[in-house]
Amino acid sequence: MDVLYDEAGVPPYTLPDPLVLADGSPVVDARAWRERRPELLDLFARHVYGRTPADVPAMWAERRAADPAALGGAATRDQVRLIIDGRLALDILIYLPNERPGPAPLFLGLNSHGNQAVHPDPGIALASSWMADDPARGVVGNRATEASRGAEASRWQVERVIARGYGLATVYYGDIDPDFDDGFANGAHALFPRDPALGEAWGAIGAWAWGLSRALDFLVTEPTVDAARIALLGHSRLGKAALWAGAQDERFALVISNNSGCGGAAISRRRFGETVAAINTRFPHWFCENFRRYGGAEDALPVDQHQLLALIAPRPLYVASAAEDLWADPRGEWLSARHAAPVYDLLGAGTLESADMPQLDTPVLSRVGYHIRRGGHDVTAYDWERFLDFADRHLG
Ligand code: GTR
Repeated sequence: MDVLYDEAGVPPYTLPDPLVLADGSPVVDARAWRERRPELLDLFARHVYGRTPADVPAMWAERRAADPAALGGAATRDQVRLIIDGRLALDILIYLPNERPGPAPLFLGLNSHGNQAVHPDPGIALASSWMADDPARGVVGNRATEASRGAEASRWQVERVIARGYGLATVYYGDIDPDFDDGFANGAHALFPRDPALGEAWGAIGAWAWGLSRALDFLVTEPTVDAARIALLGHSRLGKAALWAGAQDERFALVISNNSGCGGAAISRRRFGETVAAINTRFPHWFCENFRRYGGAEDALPVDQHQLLALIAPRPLYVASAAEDLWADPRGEWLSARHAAPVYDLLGAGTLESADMPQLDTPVLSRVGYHIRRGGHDVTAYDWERFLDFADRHLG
């Protein structure tokens, strides 16, 4: 299949309006937006991600001994295993800055290679659930090995986050749902009954988003964490999950998408880089089955991804792109933020202070924020500095 990487080839399209109710009436104020929100959530559930189960099964937490002198004394490391329905175990790794005036604001994000990959700290328990083989990152026989410690450290910048006064919490996404196609049966899916005829059964992204909310259920009970200042972030497929979690769960105070691309921040109708058809072919387990109908038929989608971003409003939203990451369609990610902004305007929450796509390495840190940095598909120190600046500005 030819991949579109030329702006001139983007077909003309009309975006669905976030500010029109299903009955055709305009959304004129915050009260009407409260009616529009569930309509949009329902459309994304039916046509894109599948429906998130409403019930939360019984859940309890088991704590390992904390290390109050982690990272050379700068942080306290906590490790908590959330056991859900007696069957699903989510290991949360938490670092909190020791120097802090009160409960810490915190970034929460899923990681893709296990908690032990985010930092070489030997006290981090190795991930125990299934992982795709990646010998270069120390994953062999579908298990994380000692060699995987710190394999993703550059993407987490733990010391930098701590030095800026924030905590960091992370969970291995495979604890929630293993990332392979098994017909929506394993991981969190196994906790809930499934109607096999239903095209709107939730996919893996839906499960990862659900898991983020379960981690949040725990974090808001921690007296050392400021429950009103929990920022959610995610990279790539986990950026898609972060956006869907942030859209549904308004307890997340701030949401960051990093290179989330197709099914994340990028406008599907542009068909630039990764398309709906391409993503459903390679990852048939990520979205609901109904989403497959829209491969090559993006104009028939009742939603587009700017409306997902709009569901974060009025909370601060930051979209980060990388110039060489054309597969994720940087311009489409920008346009999504641009077309979500009218909802922020309506709510009087502050807006996107740039009419045009910003230049390379020129971040816009308004309530809807955006940057495109040089380089490829990754999370870098540059990205983290911007996320921290953005959080400083909007979480106070
Ligand atoms: C790619 C996929 C993208 C993105 C990426 C990642 O293969 O096409 O949608 O999710 O993986 O998660 O790194």
